[in-house]
Amino acid sequence: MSLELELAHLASLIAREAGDLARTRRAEGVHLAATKSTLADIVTDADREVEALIRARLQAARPGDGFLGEESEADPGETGITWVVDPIDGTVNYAYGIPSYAVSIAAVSGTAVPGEWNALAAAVYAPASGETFTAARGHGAFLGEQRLAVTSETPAGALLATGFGYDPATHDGDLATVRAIMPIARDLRRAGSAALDLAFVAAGRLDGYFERGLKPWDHAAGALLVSEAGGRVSLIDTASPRPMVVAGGTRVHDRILEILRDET
Ligand code: LIP
Repeated sequence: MSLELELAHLASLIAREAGDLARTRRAEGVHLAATKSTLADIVTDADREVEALIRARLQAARPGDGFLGEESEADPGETGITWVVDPIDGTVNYAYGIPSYAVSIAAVSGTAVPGEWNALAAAVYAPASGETFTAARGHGAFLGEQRLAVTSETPAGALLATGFGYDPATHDGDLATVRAIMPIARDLRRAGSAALDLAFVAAGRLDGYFERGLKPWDHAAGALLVSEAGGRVSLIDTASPRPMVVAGGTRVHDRILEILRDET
């Protein structure tokens, strides 16, 4: 079995165990642990507990790998492989009881920086639906055993998804971007989890996705799902504090980039 397939299998096993823990904690009641960049940017006790479980399982299975997670200290490791982890992507949904959240685990090699890393494997597990999306570089993207493919034609317009950051001061600018892009859309979804939005692009449930201000762990796994499903993913405005992720089948991806270039 190739390294990429081994890493994807490990990520899938751990994501499912971690996601089942998150679902159990949700049923027991979720407790706010802290706020981060703004009052709206929350972390729950479950976020921290789930990330600790993921980190322990990865350390046991692959001692020496690096770790870059949303809720704990980064570790560069010494194997050249880093795990990029969002324990509960869609934290606000999770805290409100909206069943649109996921465990997102990616393995990358090289510099653990978006746009510089080489994504090797990914797993995105949605505990509420029981769906596990996986990808191993060069081996395709899958939902369970079903091979995934992005859409290519959007005759009625593109079904797009986006998201908004935790700082209300950024909402006006993001809405201006939505306004610029909507002429190519049939409709817009805002599900609240970047990992699931990207997984749905890979699965053909969305034609495209764009969002500013994501953290590396929000998109690391989902981006590999999209590229292994035949789609394209770009990270632009990387010099800005809020880089933009754009994903989709080639035609939708390229059209969104054109609109964004004209917007600036
Ligand atoms: C979330 C993303 C979502 C975005 C939110 C937040 P978190 O990640 O998945 O797409 O709109 O602002 O960044 O904070 O739940 O891990």
